[in-house]
Amino acid sequence: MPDQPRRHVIDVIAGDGIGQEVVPAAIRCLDAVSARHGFGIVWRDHDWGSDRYRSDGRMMPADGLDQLADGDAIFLGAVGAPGVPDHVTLWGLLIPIRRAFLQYVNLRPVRILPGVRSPLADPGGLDVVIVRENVEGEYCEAGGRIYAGRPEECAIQEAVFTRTGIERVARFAAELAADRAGLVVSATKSNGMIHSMPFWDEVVSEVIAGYGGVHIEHVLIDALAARAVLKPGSLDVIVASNLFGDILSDLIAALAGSIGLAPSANLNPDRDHPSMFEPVHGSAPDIAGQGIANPVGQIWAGAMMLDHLGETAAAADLVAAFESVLAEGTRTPDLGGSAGTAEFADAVLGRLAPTPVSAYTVPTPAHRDQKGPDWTRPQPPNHGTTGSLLGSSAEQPPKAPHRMQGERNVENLTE
Ligand code: GGG
Repeated sequence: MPDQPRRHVIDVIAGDGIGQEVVPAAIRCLDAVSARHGFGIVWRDHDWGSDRYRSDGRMMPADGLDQLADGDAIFLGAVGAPGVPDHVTLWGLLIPIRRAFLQYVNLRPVRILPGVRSPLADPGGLDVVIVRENVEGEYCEAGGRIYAGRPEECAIQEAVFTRTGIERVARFAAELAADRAGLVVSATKSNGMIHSMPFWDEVVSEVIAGYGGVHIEHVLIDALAARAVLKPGSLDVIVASNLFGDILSDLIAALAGSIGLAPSANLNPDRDHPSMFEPVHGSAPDIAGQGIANPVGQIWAGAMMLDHLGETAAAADLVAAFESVLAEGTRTPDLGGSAGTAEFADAVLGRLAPTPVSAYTVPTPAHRDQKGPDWTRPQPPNHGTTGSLLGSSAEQPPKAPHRMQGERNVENLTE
């Protein structure tokens, strides 16, 4: 029987605002790189988002999760629209997908890309991967509101931290750190949050202790925010709860030049459900419709998706293409340039000309069994494109653990 062409079925949810602009731009780049590397992408488009909510009262159809379940991955743009409450857009689409498909790791690499200027005077060595817990923690539907409309009205918001949930995300961070600088910084707030964060610290420490050569620092989230600004080069892998990881990734992405550059992978590391790839940024209604949104976060998220699907060479090619466009000075307005979204994508396409790659050389594995980079396992030092997608620290000397003045290591706290 002749070999089948490789083919990946991707569910697309462009969503709201600039999602409608950066997703088509990224898809053009992904189609070009797939043609160049001899595999096909079947896009299944879903018009889900706030417009649908306004007409149907739902961000996605009742069977939306079923529609996504048999795809190879999900490619999401942005959610959020003026006039629709933010908790409706998030809890009606993004969070149910993350939870239904046990995408318990949200992986967010940030580094300074060629030709991009940091707002910091000395961003030296900013090359960080945030491993954000993605399905529990502070993002929790347990709670409620009582005495609505009365002076004694009250809202109760619970947070849920499970041993299983903390262990699995800490393991992921440890394995990643073992291939990088060997340092995991864990974001905590165990001085103020009396139950959840001491438990988080305890479980993270237990997990990391099982990894010889990987060091752990527990750093209070406020001190960690300051350290990210003042000494970004002292950070490498950060493991954080859902809320802390969300906030830190916006901060550190801005320090690397623009939140528009930052990608994110919602990973189901066990690979028994599809994973979802999206930029870190939201729908940016202030610039939506102007064609000036930075598509790099979306394109880079697409490269992470290819890497996850085992298309490591194509992923590396795509990262190299947008890096080269940035390096030669084509930039969107968030980076001080004047290029539009489509113009930037055109420049990337110009670097992805077809090469003679046979589409019929590799047998098609079922995607569930396909062994792309397995993020739950340590990767060899120069594995495929992992270095280029997450940062190139594999080629850098390990960073020494660093502590800022006044910053406390929670393990050593005596007060
Ligand atoms: N790129 C998807 C998006 O719109 N993100 C905005 C957002 O508010 N995300 C919240 C989260 O990542 O938890």
